[in-house]
This record gives sequence, structure tokens and C-alpha cells, in this order.
Amino acid sequence: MNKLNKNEVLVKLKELDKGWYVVEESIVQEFNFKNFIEAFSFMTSIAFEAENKNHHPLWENVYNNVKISLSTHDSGGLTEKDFALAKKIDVIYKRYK
Ligand code: H2B
Repeated sequence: MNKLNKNEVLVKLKELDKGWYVVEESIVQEFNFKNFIEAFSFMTSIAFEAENKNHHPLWENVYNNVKISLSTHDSGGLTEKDFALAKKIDVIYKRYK
């Protein structure tokens, strides 16, 4: 899969919900929930999507907070796959808002 250039990344970033930011070769977002169970349920929904797309997040969970970082290691940077998964994550998160 083709690595996106800086300009393409900025264009794609605008298509996502607020809060996603670029860190080196990845996009990052933090999500907050009522409690741990909601945070974990959110992660479980993403896990099914990740398996389905064969594209997996790097993430960190502390109680009600989930920090997600997306990158395509196989391509050495950001690709369409990261933005497709980010979009899906935005949709899933709306269930908890
Ligand atoms: N997930 C992410 N985020 N980046 C990858 O490059 C990646 C992945 N590669 N999930 C996949 C699996 C790869 O390891 C397999 C072999 O297709």
C-alpha cells in the first residue's frame, strides 16, 4: 500500500472527526468514557473491525481513557488503511457520546 505524502495526510486528516493529530508517521487520538467497561467495550468493537480489515491499532488504555495510534508499519508510514480505520473508530465512538 502506498505511503501518503504530507499534503495527502493533511487532506485526509480533515475528513476525520476533531482531535486526530499527526505524530511522526502515525495519527493519534484520545477517547474518554464514563468508565473502564465502556472503554473496553469500545476497544472490543474496534478489535473486530481491525481483524476484519487486517489492520491493527497501537493503543493504550488507562481506566476510562483509550489512546489510539495508527500507522502502516508494512509501508513505513500513513496509508489509506489508517484513515479508513480511523473513520470507523470515529463512527464506533459516537455510540458512546
Ligand atoms: N496493522 C497496522 N496498523 N499496520 C500494519 O502494517 C499491519 C497491521 N500489518 N496489521 C499487517 C497486520 C501485517 O502484519 C499482516 C502480515 O498483513
